[in-house]
Amino acid sequence: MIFKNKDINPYKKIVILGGDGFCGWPTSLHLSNLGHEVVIIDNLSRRNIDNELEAESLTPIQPIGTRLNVWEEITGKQIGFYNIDIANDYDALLNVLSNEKPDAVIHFAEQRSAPYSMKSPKHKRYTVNNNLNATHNLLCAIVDSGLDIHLVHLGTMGVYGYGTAGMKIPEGYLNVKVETEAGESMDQQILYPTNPGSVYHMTKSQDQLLFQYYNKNDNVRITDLHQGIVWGTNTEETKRDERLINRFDYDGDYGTVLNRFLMQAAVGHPITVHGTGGQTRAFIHIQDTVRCIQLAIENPPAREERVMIFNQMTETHRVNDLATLISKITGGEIAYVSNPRKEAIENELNVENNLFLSKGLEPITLNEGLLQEVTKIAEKYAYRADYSKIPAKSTWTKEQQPGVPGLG
Ligand code: NAD
Ligand code: USQ
Repeated sequence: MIFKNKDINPYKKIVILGGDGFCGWPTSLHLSNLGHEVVIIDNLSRRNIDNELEAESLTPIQPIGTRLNVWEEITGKQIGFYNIDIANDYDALLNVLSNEKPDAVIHFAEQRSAPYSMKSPKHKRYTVNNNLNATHNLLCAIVDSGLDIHLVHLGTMGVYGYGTAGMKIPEGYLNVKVETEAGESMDQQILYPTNPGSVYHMTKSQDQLLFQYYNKNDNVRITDLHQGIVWGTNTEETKRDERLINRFDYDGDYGTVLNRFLMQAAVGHPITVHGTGGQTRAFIHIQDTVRCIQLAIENPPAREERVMIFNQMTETHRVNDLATLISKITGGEIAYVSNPRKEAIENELNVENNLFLSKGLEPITLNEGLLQEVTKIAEKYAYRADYSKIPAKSTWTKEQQPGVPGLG
């Protein structure tokens, strides 16, 4: 298809950093399916971390080459792939941007596990080096390329610190009143103050400053998506062939709470609630993740606009309520274990998410998808589970004990 006027071409060239990962792979397929030209950059570090931890996705994910060949086989659409470490190979990243000339770059390529980031000094330093250099190299390369690229970044709700101070957490910016030297009251809008709960979440807080600076200095167009905990496995596209299946992490480092609980119930392992389970968190289904990213790509900020921040979540739940719900559905037993993390025993969480709803997002709620997820994925692949990988052993401080039963 040839469009004479670039402005009326609805299809974009999109480079997806971290496109082999849990969120990146279904996003790559979704955008390719819509007709966009997709190119993935990934250094496969997540697969190497699986080797390091001797843990595997519950679902049998295929090598990236097979994934891409199968997608082309069943749709006729090609997705490009470059194996580049964007934190350490700036020239290669710049070359891809300069040659591919994307309209947008989606940035998933960071070490995303909080427990992994707290395992040891080596893991803390790796997470900081990888995440901050990845984000900074990307911003620098966008400016260096001279191209007007829209950067969409996957940030986290965790930058807010899960506190509400009696209000709904706004989308990224907070209205404050400051008193001037003359004693007058002045309205200002500032980045919502960060309060990270792990070294990983701290890197996401730092990312925000990098975005603010490059947006101010170089007018880089940026959308930062503050995403909640993603649950579920497959999307419309990954369901199209067994070999396109998405990853399902359940181990103590990478498994996120709801998917862990679903898997634990399916294999007959007690549901591991940390502490009392009074922690409230924000959630979103993987199918809504890919839809939100599509909406972000379709609604770029203007060149002079400040960083656009969306809260990418659809509902909030208390950890103990999730465990109780899954226990009711499956008959699974709940085990209250000592919390390996340093976090508030309980918290309230109210979050604004009007921006995505106003752009047409129709959220999938927990109740609809939950049972299907348990039966179709967790039970189907239960035979692949390694029970020894389930306990969360990474502690936030040296004094803490890893999740010991009965110490809630
Ligand atoms: P993931 O680990 O499955 O995927 C990240 C991908 O990036 C991996 O394929 C990895 O190999 C790649 N990568 C990492 N560092 C790289 C580097 N230096 N160079 C090139 N590739 C690199 O993680 P995910 O769950 O898909 O998360 C993606 C993003 O979304 C992360 O930035 C994370 O902070 C954010 N996020 C995830 C969740 C969630 O629940 N999974 C929730 C909120 C936000
Ligand atoms: N938890 C349990 N039992 C478990 C596992 C976790 O009670 O077996 C608790 C944790 O203590 C924590 C909560 O569940 O209070 C959430 O833990 P999680 O591992 O599901 O989520 P988190 O560490 O915050 O990280 C995940 C992703 C991260 C993303 C973040 C979004 O790994 O990439 O940024 O969710 S958010 O939480 O909104 O910041």
